[in-house]
Amino acid sequence: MIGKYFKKPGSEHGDRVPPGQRLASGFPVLTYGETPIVDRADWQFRVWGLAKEKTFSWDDFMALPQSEFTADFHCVTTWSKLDVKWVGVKVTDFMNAIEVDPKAVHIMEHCYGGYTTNISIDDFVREENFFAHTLFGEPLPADHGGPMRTVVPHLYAWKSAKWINGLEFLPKEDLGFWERNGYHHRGDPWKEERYSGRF
Ligand SMILES: Nc1nc2c(c(=O)[nH]1)N[C@H]1C(S)=C(S)[C@@H](COP(=O)(O)O)O[C@H]1N2
Ligand SMILES: [Mo]
Repeated sequence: MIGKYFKKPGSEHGDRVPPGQRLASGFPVLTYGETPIVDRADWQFRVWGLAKEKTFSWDDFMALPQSEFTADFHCVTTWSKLDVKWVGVKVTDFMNAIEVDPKAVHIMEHCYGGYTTNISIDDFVREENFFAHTLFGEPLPADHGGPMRTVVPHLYAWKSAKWINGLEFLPKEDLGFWERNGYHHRGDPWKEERYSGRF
């Protein structure tokens, strides 16, 4: 059965598929719990903690520089999808719109629906990371995290928070939802940082 939906990476992109991963033929949806339904007009995004508190509306976010991205996507449940096309806002461009206290070293990503995931500032503020609102040329569907999600291609996709609605800047590492439930605190797919080892 599995073979029908997942295939071994061919040699042409074998070096892009981390150990223990297989290519998915479609773009699977992986959600814990219900899918929140949030209209763009109602969407709000807040920054707080060790940063000057600020709330962005949809229009505020659309006024930031918009970029196109092609990124690989690796879910810890062993599927990967290469060359996903997105449009959105680079994290580095977003950071120019907020004021972060230099004492902040870590971030909690918060989402509609209550999901959280933690990430260090070093892992989050990178050229290749972004907030996405468009997937393969269409408004990001709700099941893939629309109206807005983060995408962090260099870590397992549970760090790519769907229905993102806030960033909390922290003075030290804290753990998010999956990280409290047995997953690795960082989640580098190239090192197979899947589980925490605490369980
Ligand atoms: N808010 C929220 N974000 C989430 C999740 C979730 O359950 N809730 N699942 C994570 C996991 S485990 C993965 S693999 C990706 C899946 O994204 P997709 O459903 O668009 O493939 O979203 C991540 N972000
Ligand atoms: Mo995942």
